[in-house]
Amino acid sequence: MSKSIYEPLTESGAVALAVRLGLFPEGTPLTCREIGDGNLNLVFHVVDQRTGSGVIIKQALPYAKVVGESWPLTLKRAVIESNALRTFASYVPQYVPTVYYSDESLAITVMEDLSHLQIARKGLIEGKTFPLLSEHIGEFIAKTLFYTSDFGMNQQQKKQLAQQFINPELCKITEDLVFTDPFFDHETNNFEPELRHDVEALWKDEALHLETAKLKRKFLTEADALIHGDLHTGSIFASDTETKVIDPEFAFYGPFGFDIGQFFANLLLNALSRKEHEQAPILHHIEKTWDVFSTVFANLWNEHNVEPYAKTNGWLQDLLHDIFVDAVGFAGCEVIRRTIGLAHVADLDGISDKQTRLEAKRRALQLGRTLILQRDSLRNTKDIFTTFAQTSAE
Ligand code: SR1
Ligand code: MG
Repeated sequence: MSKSIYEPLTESGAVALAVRLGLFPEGTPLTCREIGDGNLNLVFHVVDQRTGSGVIIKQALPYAKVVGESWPLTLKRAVIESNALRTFASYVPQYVPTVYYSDESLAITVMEDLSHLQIARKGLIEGKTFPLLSEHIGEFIAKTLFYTSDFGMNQQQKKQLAQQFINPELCKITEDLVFTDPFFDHETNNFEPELRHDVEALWKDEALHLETAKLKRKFLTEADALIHGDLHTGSIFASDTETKVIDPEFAFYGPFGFDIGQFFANLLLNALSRKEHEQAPILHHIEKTWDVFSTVFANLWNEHNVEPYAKTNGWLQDLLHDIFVDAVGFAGCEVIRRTIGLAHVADLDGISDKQTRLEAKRRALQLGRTLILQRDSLRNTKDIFTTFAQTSAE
């Protein structure tokens, strides 16, 4: 196929592309809907009307959809995304959609239709629990991190792989929106006027700035493994039996604790939106994620480690401790930014009663701050729950 020139697809263009790629037999009656509800991309769902089977065509726009054309954004993120999905599929094919085709010039990835599943955030807000979510995500994170790290892969090949995932523009979004803007009086911030007093306290909090700066530095400098980079509950499709991780356009070589921290944070945000007696399944997911992650990671470490120092007494325990502490800190940053930064979460914004919503957001800010400041003294997920409960009681 000759090199295409980029232009945003329309629904009919997506159908024409699906036909041109031979994804459906000749003459198949196809329908198409643009279903993208994320911050950045177009997502087309092309369906065979007779069988109901479909494909997803995702296309990056040359700007951030959530803001508009005034925020230009690289199309290269589509290549990062399709390469990350393919790399993850080589370790955990059960947890990512199959990529059928990708085109760098058009910035498209054509992949498996997951419409039999539901975006985890949406389901969790509706009160679903997705019983296997944490087991699957714990395994996904453990295997993708271990096998793409200096412990699970030839250390020279790791550096080659890292080159494919140099992702400066998308990393900058995280550096700004997660680690910087919410902690200063920045124009990207977005919060209810009633929260101004609480937010200004964060902006003036020197101790918080110091600890957040240390976490930001880790994000900027630690190239431990290929991370998803945006592993919130809106980047996960789930059902009672299946889990699929999508949208790794923020993937790059980053710190081990980042994906775990983002996942924890988004579960905590959901827990904050629930009544106390409905929080247990969400907190259980946090506990289970860490249990599965640390068990799977430790097994891989013991059986497949390529690093001669791997058997050194105490190193694995030390590393797991560091990953946990970092994850708690990263979770704190994510909780704060989803509350007062540019991109919010429906878990909190969707609370219809204003006072309940403001109260949940105040708790989120307190929780985020405590996770960042006290991360070194939290030893396990039970300590996170104690912090969560104390925050809620304040
Ligand atoms: C401008 S992009 C805003 C957010 O959406 C993505 O999902 C990332 O979380 C990013 O920070
Ligand atoms: Mg996304």
